[in-house]
Amino acid sequence: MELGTYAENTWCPGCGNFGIMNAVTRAVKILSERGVGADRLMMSAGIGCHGKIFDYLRISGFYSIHGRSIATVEGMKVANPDLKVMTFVGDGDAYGEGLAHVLFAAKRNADITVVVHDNKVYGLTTGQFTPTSKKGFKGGSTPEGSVEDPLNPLAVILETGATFVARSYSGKIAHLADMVVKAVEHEGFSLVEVLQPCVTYNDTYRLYNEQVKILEETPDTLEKAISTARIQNPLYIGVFYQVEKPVYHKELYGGGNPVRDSLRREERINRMRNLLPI
Ligand SMILES: Cc1ncc(C[n+]2csc(CCOP(=O)(O)OP(=O)(O)O)c2C)c(N)n1
Ligand code: SF4
Ligand SMILES: [Mg+2]
Repeated sequence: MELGTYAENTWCPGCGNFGIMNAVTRAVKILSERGVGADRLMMSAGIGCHGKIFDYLRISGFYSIHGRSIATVEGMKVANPDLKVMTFVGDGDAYGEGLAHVLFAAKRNADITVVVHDNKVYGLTTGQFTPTSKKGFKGGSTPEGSVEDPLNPLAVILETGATFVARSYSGKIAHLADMVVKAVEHEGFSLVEVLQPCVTYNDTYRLYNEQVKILEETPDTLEKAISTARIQNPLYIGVFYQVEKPVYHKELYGGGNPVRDSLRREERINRMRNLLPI
């Protein structure tokens, strides 16, 4: 399966997005071997450096706008539940402008997969701070250093009802591929937060290479998962939480599929004719 496209790659050399793209490419091949082929997989992406992954991967989908790609893939899933849908979002995209979408998708257990390219900076717009930037982060909009404490998105998302939450690192491609496969195979809302260095505006390679540690076991309670998400050093990577819960589209209309079950054009016209006095 060839996933490359004609688009010229404009990520900075050394950007963590390359690791994410390699891992996703691996994950898509594994998923295909396990029965989720190109005909069942769709994607979207936000706007930012991360969003360019949409141009570089030959996977069907719709580009979205900044902060709104969660809603885009929720729509795909509700329209055709046979699909597996993934979206690639930035930390600014998902935890700033789009945070309400993330929380409500988690709350209703929408069966979607969200991959967060968390470089803790607005990369595309040249280095402004985001909700996950550390206190003291210096960038274009905070030249004297950010005065805010960062958000802990995983703890918030777990509390909101997410049924699969994981973290990985763009420097550990096999691990990240495994997390993406597990997330897509999970039925329900899944989110993989990826620690992603931005070599130009927030180079965190050394920090992550020192502090990232593989979580040996998935915590078996929500409280333990939230406690693990609160730990800052080491930075655990792995599945923080996984639980089964009814998914949104099945709660909404059972096992149906609006695409498969929709009426043919002639049938719709006949029914309208019967309704209208013509
Ligand atoms: C609705 C809307 N708001 C704001 C912007 C401007 N904008 C484009 S990319 C971006 C920041 C991207 O940061 P992030 O989501 O962290 O992605 P990264 O570039 O770091 O991958 C912003 C604010 C926009 N294009 N559309
Ligand atoms: S600005 Fe940062 S996130 Fe964007 S391509 Fe360059 S290194 Fe990657
Ligand atoms: Mg970012």
